[in-house]
Amino acid sequence: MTTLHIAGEWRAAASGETREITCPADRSVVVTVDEGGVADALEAVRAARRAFDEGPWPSTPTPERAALLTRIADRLERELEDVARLEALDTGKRMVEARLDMQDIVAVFRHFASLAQAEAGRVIDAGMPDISSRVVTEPVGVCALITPWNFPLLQTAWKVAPALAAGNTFVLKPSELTPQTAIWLVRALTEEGLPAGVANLVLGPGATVGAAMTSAPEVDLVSFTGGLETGRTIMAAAAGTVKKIALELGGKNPNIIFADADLDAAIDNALTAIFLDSGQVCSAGSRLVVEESIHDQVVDELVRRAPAIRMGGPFDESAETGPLISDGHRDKVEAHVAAAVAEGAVLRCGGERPGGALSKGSYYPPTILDGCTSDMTCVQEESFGPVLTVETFSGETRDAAEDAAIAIANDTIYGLTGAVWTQDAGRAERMARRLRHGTVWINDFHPYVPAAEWGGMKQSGIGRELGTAGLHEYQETKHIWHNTRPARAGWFHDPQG
Ligand code: TXE
Repeated sequence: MTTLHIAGEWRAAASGETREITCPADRSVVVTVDEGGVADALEAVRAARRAFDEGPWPSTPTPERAALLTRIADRLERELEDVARLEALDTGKRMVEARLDMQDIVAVFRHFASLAQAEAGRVIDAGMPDISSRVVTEPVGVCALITPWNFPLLQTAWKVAPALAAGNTFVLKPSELTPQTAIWLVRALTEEGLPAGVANLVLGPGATVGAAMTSAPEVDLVSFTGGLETGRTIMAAAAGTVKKIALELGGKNPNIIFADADLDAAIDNALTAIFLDSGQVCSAGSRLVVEESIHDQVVDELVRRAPAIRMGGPFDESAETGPLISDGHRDKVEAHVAAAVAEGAVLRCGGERPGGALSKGSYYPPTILDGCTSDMTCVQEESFGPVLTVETFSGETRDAAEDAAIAIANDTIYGLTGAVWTQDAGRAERMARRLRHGTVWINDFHPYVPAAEWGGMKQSGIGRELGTAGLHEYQETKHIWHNTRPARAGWFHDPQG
């Protein structure tokens, strides 16, 4: 079965190369896919360009576009178990998490199907009886969609659903590590009636396929989720032809616990905030910012519970978290922890690869680094693994404590998410407004809804996904001025009178 999809055809890579995809839980080969290159990427971009310029998708009535998205949601519901299995094998994540991801994806397709139809242009009252003035939205054009490996189909859905709802065509490049659910989605789209050339899929490395997509002049918009360094490279590549860009580049997210919080809930959620999906979550609460007076109580409890979190593969029903995505990524996380200890952080638990049956996979245990300060690399850079840093704050007055917490929480180049735990409603509101992060949770961590925007401030990115802004990213806005009683402008004199 060939796995690149270009101009409505499934095909192998022009080079004939293939890649084996392995499950990080036990390094077993789960599938072999075609490994695209620059030639495939450029052909896919040209196909998407033709499909946009020649139609019919950009001018397909919105209800029909929305109906296609709804059919994808219905189909995913029917095939949920199979698609979750593909995702679990590629990522190593537990089936229970993969199933939840699939349910989220269904909701994302339904959200954009209804939003597309609810969106209307605007009539402007120009105040002149002969003038009709209105603002309409149109698709941006050809979109290059580049996605990572942690929530492969979910992050793809956040881009594909609004791109199609708005009438764009696209080339999708999933992470080279986790391609199976992207293949499923493109197959589902074509089988549900999407015209040829609208959805193109090229698998392969970022440095070749991704780079070709982001610099190709035929591309109008690049939407990328991944690492900060890659985001910077993409931004520079897109500058050549002033492409629109949407970037989601991760975070170093503070989880603030005040002494007046419901500590039982705060501590339990602090574990989920960082150790869910082994910390490979852009919004993970990787920085615990705790009031000094409750530091020992909170951290001792976390250190008691974290080592008990059970690790295991996708089909191990007793497992509570899975492996990291690859051995290479685990090396990176391990080096990060070693550097933190060298910088003075106190390793309270974890920090050592597990042995026994788990040595077959890329496992790394829940790790807690105490005694951290904002100037440490482990606090400033993403580990993107199950690594929690602990910083403390204090203040003699209520305001001083809030100021101290905010100073730490905002001392980062990132600004994706943050949380505050307190039972003081006024404090919660003040903190929420002062946090420079795109999502703020009060007495909670992690939940999101497709109807609310998602994205980062500062170097966490540009633009927003989901919500209504997540559709607008894929739309151009046009003002149409119609003079119903044309007349001479009379600006320049006419030498003939
Ligand atoms: O991501 P990359 P990597 C962070 C996390 C992680 C780090 C590196 O801190 O440790 O990034 O992970 C494609 N032009 N996040 O190396 O490289 C690549 O093929 C165009 C945060 O795995 O950013 C893949 O499809 N594309 C994050 C995608 O970019 C390029 C999720 C993401 O890979 C490219 C994952 C190029 N030059 C990692 N180079 C989040 N925000 O959730 C690579 N790619």
